[in-house]
Amino acid sequence: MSTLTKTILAAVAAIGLTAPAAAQFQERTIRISNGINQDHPVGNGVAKMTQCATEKSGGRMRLQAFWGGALGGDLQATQALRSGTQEMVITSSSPLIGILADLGVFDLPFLFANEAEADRILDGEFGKFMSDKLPAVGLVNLAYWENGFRNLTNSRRAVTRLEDFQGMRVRVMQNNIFLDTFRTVGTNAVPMAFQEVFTALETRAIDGQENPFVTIDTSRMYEVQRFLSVTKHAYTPFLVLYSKRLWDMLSAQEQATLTECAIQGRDEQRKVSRELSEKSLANLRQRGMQVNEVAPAEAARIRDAVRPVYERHAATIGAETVARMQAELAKIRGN
Ligand code: KDG
Repeated sequence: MSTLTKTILAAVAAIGLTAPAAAQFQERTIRISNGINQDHPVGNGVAKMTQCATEKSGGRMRLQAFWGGALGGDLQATQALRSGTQEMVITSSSPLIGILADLGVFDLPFLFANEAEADRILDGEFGKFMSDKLPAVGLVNLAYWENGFRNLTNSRRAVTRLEDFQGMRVRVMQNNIFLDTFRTVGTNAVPMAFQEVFTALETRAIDGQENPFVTIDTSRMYEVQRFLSVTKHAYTPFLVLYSKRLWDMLSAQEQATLTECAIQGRDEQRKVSRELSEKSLANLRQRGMQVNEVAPAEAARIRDAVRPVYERHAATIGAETVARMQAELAKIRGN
């Protein structure tokens, strides 16, 4: 067989091998939005997911990211997915409880003790149990990423004990459980979309807000907040959501690729989030914030004060969902 014939046969074989794979991927631009700035660890996750999708699709699947709420806040962007006018959003679970009340389970105060617990719950049976509820409301969850443990900042005083919350105007996410929790400790809690928070702090329309260190840092809240109290009062997950209406138009190969790449993005985003958390705390101190821990005895008093929030919201969240969460946590803790 001549060299030319061998070359032609090799080329035909190569095309044959890649053709089915190429046929599985259409040229697509997938718009993905988030409410924080790109220098937040979510940016690292999106970069990893984008690299993965580009490689696996031979460049046919392109992710176009929009930051800082450019396509609307968490709830507004999520509604765009449900109507099929946007492909993806990375959003906190908290603003979505009007769409799926069960998500409120993640807002219960002091639910998780550490990131390891959160990862096991979110990446295990319970996370799947919750994700399986989303297609019925027009959404597909590809993975759980990390917003993180939330801490209080404010411009008035250090919060070292329960009484220090009294009368403080604190912004919370648009979520009844956060509203109840912060009213229960004595604040004048103000629900507000994330994109409005910085200006509200700057104009002193509110005294404080609560978010993880990396969000406080990358959103430059040290410019308008003096006190940071390490309350770790809740852990918020991010959902990496795809429009169900648009998801159903994808090939099985495209769906599998996006799911795999969202998981690669998850591992990168959590890694960077946890590496950056301590660096952000150090930066907040360097930027002049007065940081205080809450003594264990005082932390216990705050936890006791908000314990009734569980009973008040269990029925709205769903008795089965709350019971499953508590059973999973008991299993992890060896209780
Ligand atoms: O899109 C994600 C952001 O909106 C996220 O920071 C939500 O933690 C959040 C908040 O406080 O609104």
